[in-house]
Amino acid sequence: MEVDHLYHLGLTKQGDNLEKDFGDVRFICTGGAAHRMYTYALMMKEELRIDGDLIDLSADGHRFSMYKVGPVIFINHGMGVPSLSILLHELFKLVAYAKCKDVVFFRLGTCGGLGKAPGTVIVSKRCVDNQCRSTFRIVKLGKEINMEATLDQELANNLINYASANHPDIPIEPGCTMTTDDFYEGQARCDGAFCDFTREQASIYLNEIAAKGVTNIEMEATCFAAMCTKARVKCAIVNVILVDRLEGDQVRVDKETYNNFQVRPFTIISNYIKSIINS
Ligand code: R2B
Ligand code: URA
Repeated sequence: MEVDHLYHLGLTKQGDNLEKDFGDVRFICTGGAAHRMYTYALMMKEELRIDGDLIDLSADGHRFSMYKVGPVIFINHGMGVPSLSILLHELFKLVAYAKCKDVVFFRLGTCGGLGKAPGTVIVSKRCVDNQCRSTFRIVKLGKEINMEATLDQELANNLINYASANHPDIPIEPGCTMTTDDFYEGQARCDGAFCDFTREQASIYLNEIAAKGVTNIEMEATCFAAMCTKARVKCAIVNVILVDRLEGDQVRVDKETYNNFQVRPFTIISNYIKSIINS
């Protein structure tokens, strides 16, 4: 398109010099919360020893917050598939318009674990939807479409091997991540405003999906994997567990523990990125 408004990013193809401003981007790191992405960007700035203030490059869109640190972008995707899918459409167009080469996408997120200690980092090797299918289902023109939701096995293995060798203090495992459309009943929680099943039914369900190999539950992985696969860009999903769902529903981590946990996906990804940049 000659004229294209990347509406939610607050950028335009013809009004902004996308090639000049974004042409050197090689890595896009995304995760739910804007403040977390800002914190990651600040830490990356220190790690890469880059001067200057961080500016929210999508402030004009009033939806997402985007920061650029050298060749790395940090941008929040909000919660759930609809918000993430809007963001990915516009980011894929942005990197195409900016003529970026071989950009790798990362999701750095939080999740509930199944029989795993809070603080454990899961690198997804597979992802499934809320009915344990390895696809991302989306309705287009009134018809349900299945999109392949695969993940780059080599990239996932590299991240795990790199982290195990360089960050032995961070518990890290490969996993199969389930994506749901809701945090409460959709993730078998009984602590929402209402609940149409019993605690026993929820517990049976969670144990059943754990027995099928699901290691963690969050709200974006299948969409992220499927859209990156369709766009033919490499991607990886690295989530830290906040609560063991076989033990309970509530996320009870205190602020200090949360801050410590949320840095873990960043530590792994940022060091991996640095190793690639410096190689
Ligand atoms: C993890 O955390 C959020 C819900 O609290 C959601 O975005 C997700 O996938
Ligand atoms: N995010 C989720 O989607 N689920 C959890 O249990 C924790 C974080």
